[in-house]
Order: sequence, then structure tokens, then C-alpha cells
Amino acid sequence: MEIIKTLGEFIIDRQMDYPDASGELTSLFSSIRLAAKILHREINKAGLADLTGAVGSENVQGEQQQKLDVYANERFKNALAQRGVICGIASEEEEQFVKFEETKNLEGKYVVLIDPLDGSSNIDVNVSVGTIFSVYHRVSPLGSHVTEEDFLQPGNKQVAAGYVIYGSSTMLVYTTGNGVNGFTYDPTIGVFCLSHPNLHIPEDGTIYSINEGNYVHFPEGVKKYIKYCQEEDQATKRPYTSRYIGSLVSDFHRNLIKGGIYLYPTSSRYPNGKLRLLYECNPMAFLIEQAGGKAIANPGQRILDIEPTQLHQRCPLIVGSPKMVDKVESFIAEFG
Ligand code: P6P
Repeated sequence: MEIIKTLGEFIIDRQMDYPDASGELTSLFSSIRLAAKILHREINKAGLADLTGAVGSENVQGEQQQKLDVYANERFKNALAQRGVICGIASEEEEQFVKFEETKNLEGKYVVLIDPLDGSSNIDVNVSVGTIFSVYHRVSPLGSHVTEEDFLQPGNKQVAAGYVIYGSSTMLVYTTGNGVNGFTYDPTIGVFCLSHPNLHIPEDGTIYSINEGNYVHFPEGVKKYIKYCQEEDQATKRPYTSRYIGSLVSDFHRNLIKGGIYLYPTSSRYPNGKLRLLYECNPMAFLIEQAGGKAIANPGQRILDIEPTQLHQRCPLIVGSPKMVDKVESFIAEFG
């Protein structure tokens, strides 16, 4: 007889991990779960529902907003606001953080930072995309309006983080600081089922993910690491395999399962990297460390220890199997 452990049951079972949560975290996750199910439905028929293509406007990043970007943002914002446990959100699609003003929300203990649909430019070409989320306890007093300082917390203060990957199947992978677990959505029964318990990234790997089209813009150490990956050496199973989907969640997820490294480093084109610290780098860093991996911005700079100064600040990201991250770190430390 098949044993099905749903996400809801799993969270309740693990409630003891957060005695002070008293059900709030469960409620928070149920809102994320609901929005993810709705997005699963819309993404899988985007081409039919006129939800592909650009809206014709730009987000705060100056990037063309895709119709599904806007749709995903509204869906997650509404789902999160419904639960009184959240007092506000910050989103890649919103220039300012969003205050939830209803009385029930003013008492909310948590804030959520979210990239509602990462890699959305891939939608039109039917490539996997994802949602990334990060959860903190608020630092402002209960009963008051959420403030910017509630969002500008270092990643080491995260209460939970995770992603939804809308791929060949839809999965939700998350951590609350007690390991990483993966759930696969079964649309025939409308639930996320535990499919990848206690995920751990292999200590070493043979897959590297980087946009080599930016080679000329990379610092010397990164160039030398790319060449290192491409050299023949049987003892270290090189040359490695290059895999780059152009969707952080997809590249991250594959490397988490198989071992590997994802790099979006500093470059002359992106001096501070391209990815956003608060709702891309920090949640992925929390997840990878909980799965036994590493995440740095630069040599000696752990992502989770970075003190944020701006909501949408960019940050270099080198994340994956610890031995691979250490190797890149040594190249950059030596060659710049
Ligand atoms: P590039 C998608 O826009 C994203 O934020 C990540 O999901 C992805 O890994 C990266 O940017 C791709 O950027 O410059 O290689 O196209």
C-alpha cells in the first residue's frame, strides 16, 4: 500500500521544531502551497490562456514584466495577505515593500520576501521556472505597521526558505532550519506529497552552471576556474559537464540532487552580481547550507552573513557542493 505523506501533514508533524510557531508557520505555508497550486495550473496552460509574453511594462529591475510575472505576484500577495500571520511582503515585482494593513495582519509575526516567478523569460519557450521565498520574524513591534528594517535582515536570521519549481513536475522544496525536504505535486489529488525527504547535496560534483557567454566580463579567477572545469584529468573526473538552464531554481535543484555548482559571480557587466540578495541569494543559501552545501558571494564572504542595506540589492552567488565552492573560492582568492 502506497504511503502518502502530504506537505500539510509533514508540517504539522514537524510543528514541534517551532514551539513558538503555534500554527502560524503552518498557516503561512498553506498560503504558499495554495498559490503554488494555482500557478502550476496557469503555467501549464500559459500558451493557451494568453499568459505568455510581456505586459509592456518594466519592473523595478528595469526588466520586461511578463504577464505571468504580474499574475504570480498578485496571486502570492493575495494568498499571503489572507493569513493574519504575515504583516507584509517584499517582492521582486514591487519597488517598495508591501504593508498588509488589515488589523489581523498588524499582529502578524512574519514577513515574506519573494521572487514570484524567477526565470519567467523562459515561459515562452517552455523552460522550467520557479518561485523563491524567504521568511523572517518581524523585528518591529506586533500591532504596528511593517517597516523596511523588518526586511533588511541578514540571511542567518531566516526562519524558513524554499522554492517551487514548475518543471516536468511541480515540486516544493523548503527548510525551516531542520534539514531540507522536497514535495512533488500530484494534480490528480491536488496535494504536495513528500518525495525527497532529508535532501543532501553531494560533497563534490562534476556539473558547473554559469553563463559562459559572459566569459570576457569575468574576473581572472573565475576564468581560470572555467578552464579548470574543461581540462582533462581522470583523477578529478574532469572535464566536468556544463549545464546552464537560465533559470536559477532549475539549475540549483539539479545541482542539489546530483551535486554541482552554480555561479553568477561579480563581473565587469554586473559588478555586484545579477541576482538579488534578499529573495534569491539568501533563501538559496539557507537551503544549500541546510543540505550540507556552501554559498558565498566572494572569497571569505558567506552569503548568510551579509548585512543588507537595500531591498533590491544585487549580490554575487557561488552556490553548491562544498568542495566545488571551496575550489572556486581558492581560484578567485589567488587570481582575483
Ligand atoms: P543570464 C533569471 O533571469 C535569473 O534571475 C536566474 O533565474 C538565472 O539563473 C539568471 O537570471 C540568468 O541570467 O544573464 O545568464 O541570462
